Amino acid sequence: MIFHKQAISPIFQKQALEWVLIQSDSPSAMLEPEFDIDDDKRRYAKKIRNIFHVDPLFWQTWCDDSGLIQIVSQYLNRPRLLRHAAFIKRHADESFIPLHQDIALWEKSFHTAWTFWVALTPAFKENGGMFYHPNTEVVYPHEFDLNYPMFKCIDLEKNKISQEELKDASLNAGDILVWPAKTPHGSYMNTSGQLRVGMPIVFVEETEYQKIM
Ligand SMILES: O=C(O)CCC(=O)C(=O)O
Repeated sequence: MIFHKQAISPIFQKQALEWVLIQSDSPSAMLEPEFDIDDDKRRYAKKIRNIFHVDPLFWQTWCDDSGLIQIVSQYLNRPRLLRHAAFIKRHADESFIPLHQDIALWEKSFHTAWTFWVALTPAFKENGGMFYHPNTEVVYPHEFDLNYPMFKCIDLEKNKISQEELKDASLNAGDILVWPAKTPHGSYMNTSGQLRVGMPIVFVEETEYQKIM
């Protein structure tokens, strides 16, 4: 995990946060929204996808002018956008995300992928911040856990991973957390109820994209 502290200035944080909150309050189908299983009334999305493709003009300008693209180009020669999502934790008790590796869940294994997780609010353990495991060498087996039925995850016990090996990634708004595709990571349940919004944006090398897509 690599931390870029205060990489996005407050004006660009605000622009992105407003876009994400407005869109996730009444999301269009193109954003492939996910809702909390017991949120029958409000139907606020806790995850939206395809963000760039829904509003390319806004996001191209945002990526260029906020400085994100300059950071991305420190990691990739010819970056190609693969995914652009946002995870929104508005309330207490929302959304524990179990330990997983992105490369194990994508339909194709992009070895050159880097995720740029942009904190649009503070993101600490108490409001559902990120945690990770430092071993980025192996791909662990992923399996369904009925407690977290949305996607497959890593069974800590079976893979002999102790809680103590997991590290917290505490972020302020404007920080960017960067990780390669084999990094095991997840996020805590929001126990404080303080809003937590993070925007993972994944880029791969254009050459790898052309080869395997
Ligand atoms: O933002 C989160 O809570 C989780 C993000 C995540 O797991 C991912 O981007 O793969």
